[in-house]
Formats: sequence, structure tokens, C-alpha cells
Amino acid sequence: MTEQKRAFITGITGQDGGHLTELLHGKGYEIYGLLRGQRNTRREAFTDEFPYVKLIETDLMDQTSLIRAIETSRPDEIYNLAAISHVGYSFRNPQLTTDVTGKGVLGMLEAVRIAGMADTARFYQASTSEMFGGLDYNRPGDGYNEDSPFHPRSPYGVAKLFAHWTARNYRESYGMYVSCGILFNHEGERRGLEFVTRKITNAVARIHLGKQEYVTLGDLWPKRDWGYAGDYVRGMWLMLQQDEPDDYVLASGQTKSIEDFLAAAFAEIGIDDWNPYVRQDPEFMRPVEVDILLGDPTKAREKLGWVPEVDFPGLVKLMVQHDIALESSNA
Ligand code: NAP
Ligand code: F7E
Repeated sequence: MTEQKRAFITGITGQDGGHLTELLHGKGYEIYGLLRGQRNTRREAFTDEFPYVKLIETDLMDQTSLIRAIETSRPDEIYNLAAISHVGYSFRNPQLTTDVTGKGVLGMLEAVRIAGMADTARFYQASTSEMFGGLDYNRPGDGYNEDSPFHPRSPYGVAKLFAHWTARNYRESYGMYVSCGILFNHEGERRGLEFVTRKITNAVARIHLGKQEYVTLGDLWPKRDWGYAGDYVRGMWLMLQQDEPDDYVLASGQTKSIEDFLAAAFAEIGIDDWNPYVRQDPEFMRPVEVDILLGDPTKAREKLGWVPEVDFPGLVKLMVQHDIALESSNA
């Protein structure tokens, strides 16, 4: 009988954390997760959904507790998903973002070394397409790949680039098994309402049910390479099953504007002209935009056998239908 594998997930309460927990549970892993904050109600809500997860209460900013967390969980695989992940928020809170999203990763890697797990634990770092910056000069025609130069355009992107290079440095310096997934935007029913896709699908559901009249957004022209989070966590797991650590881009290979997303989401409730239902407010615009993101997932397809199952229309449909069901059951 093979021994049960142990995983430790930071950011387990986030979108990807939920999908990854489901995936690893289905594969028979013993799962430990980092829970932030002191509220019992949060712990209870999480445990209601994932009763099988062993929660460790700490914060990415608490180094000694991170060491204890690694010593307690003795993980075969660590998925470091915790971060301040909202780009707009990072402009308003740049130092905090640098500490958590950047230096927090250094703290995790040091905790693994200090706990004596550097030779055995495999480490996944959640890197991001925001490191590329969406400029034309560094993007090949087929989209950004693992060799494209970086040019981050937000405190979030800069912090993630520090984290990315730190992760690579620990691989090169100490021979640790550290793989970075450079993931393009991935969305779904677990996406936070503060991100544009879910903000739109939730508003569309509420408009459909007569609970809301319009949605207020920022810029509508930026383009993103959107995929489904359930597909992307499968890619994370595949990265840690390879003989050697490496970095991989996960992307759909297609790019669409916010306007494209609006059109698809409103079409789902039978509305062709979405303009009367959308307002714009500078509050939701950023000091500088990432104009267009397009990724080239060739390496992941060829080396990991990773092929996403949900396409753009499928993603929008899934999110709108989920939010209609959710909003119908909420008073
Ligand atoms: P998310 O939903 O925003 O989740 C972020 C997680 O980080 C939450 O569990 C949050 O905990 C936790 N966290 C924040 N600050 C923390 C701290 N100081 N200590 C411990 N935990 C902390 O993000 P996601 O969409 O699942 O993304 C997962 C990771 O992939 C993130 O690192 C993100 O930057 C990266 N990424 C995401 C995408 C995407 O399109 N989704 C693309 C590329 C990379 P609380 O619940 O307590 O706030
Ligand atoms: O914005 C525009 C906004 O916040 C997408 C994170 O997971 O993916 C995500 O970052 C676009 C931007 O995601 C609103 O200006 C317009 O052009 O949904 P978002 P993001 O910034 O692409 C990357 C890969 C990550 O790594 C991040 O962690 O939509 N936009 N109006 C708006 N955005 C928001 N949030 N809200 C609006 O009202």
C-alpha cells in the first residue's frame, strides 16, 4: 500500500485554495491549510465545507509560526498560494503588498529550510502573468512564454516578481524542489466578488432577478487571457509530480476584453445590448493598466500534458448560472 501524501496549502481560503483542496482530497491527500485571523465563525464556515482539512492558525507574516506549521504538517508538497492578490488594492497598499506577496514567500522558503524539509518537500510558488506587464515589446506573437522578459506594472506585479526570483534562487542555491506556475487569469464560481469577472456575473444574475439595476466598472478595453480555476489547479499539481522542478506558463492562449466578457455574460440572460446596464467610475481604474495579456501554454501542454477543459464561453456560462442559482437562494 502506498503511503498517504501530505500537502500544506497557504491561501487555502482563497479561490485556488478551494479548488486545490477538492482536487487533492479526491486524490487521497492528507491536507493541512493555513487559516488567518482569530474568528471562530471563519474557522467554522471553512470546516463546514472542508471538514477533512487540518487547519493551522497563523499568518504569512509570522515567521516562527510558519516554521511550526511546516514541522507540524511535515508536507510532501507545499502549495504557496497566499498573497494579497488584488492589483487595485496593491496600488492603495503597496508596502503591505510587498511584505505579504513578496517577502512572505521568502519567509515560507526559509521556514522549509529551518524545519529541515528542504531536501524532501516540493514547493509550488504562485507566480503570475502580471509579471509581464502587458506591453508589446516583450511579448512574442503567440503570447508570453517562460522566457519572455518581465516588466511588472503594479506593486502586486513587482512583489510577485521578487517572490518568483526568490523561489528560483532557492532552487538554484539550495537544490530545493521549487516550481513556479506563471498563471494567467483564472476565474470561476469561487472567484472573489472584487475581481471583474465575478463582479460582472454576480451583477448580471442580480439584474436578471430584478435585485440590481446596473453595474459600475472601471476601464472596459483591457484584455485578459481568462481560463477556469479548476483546470489551473490541476496544472499546479502536475508541476509537482515531475521528476525535476521547473517553471510553466498556464494560459488559455486566447485574449478577450472586459467588453467581450460583458457581452457574453449579458447574452446568457438574453440581453444583447449591455450598455444601459453598465456605468463607469474612476474609482475602479488603476494608475496604470496592463493593456493586454496573452499566454502561450505550449510547454505545459507538451511536458505536463496539461490541456484546459473549460473554454471562454463555458467559463462565462458556468459563472452566470452559478450566480443566478446563488442569488435566487439568497433573500
Ligand atoms: P485569493 O482568492 O485572493 O486568495 C488569496 C489567499 O491568500 C486567501 O486565502 C487569503 O487569506 C490569503 N492571504 C492573504 N494575506 C495573507 C497573509 N498575510 N497570511 C496568510 N494568508 C494570506 O487568490 P487566488 O485567486 O486564489 O490566487 C491564489 C494565488 O495565485 C495568489 O498568490 C495569487 O496572487 C496567485 N495568482 C492568481 C491568479 C488568478 O487569476 N486567480 C493568477 C495568477 C496568480 P484570507 O482569506 O484570510 O484573506
Ligand atoms: O481586473 C479591469 C481591470 O481585478 C481585470 C488577479 O487574480 O489576475 C488578476 O488580476 C481587468 C483589469 O484582475 C473593474 O482594470 C475594469 O484591467 O479582475 P481583475 P487582474 O488585475 O487581471 C492576475 C493574473 C493576478 O495574478 C491577480 O492576482 O479588469 N476592470 N473594471 C476592473 N477590475 C476590477 N477588479 N473591478 C472593476 O470594477
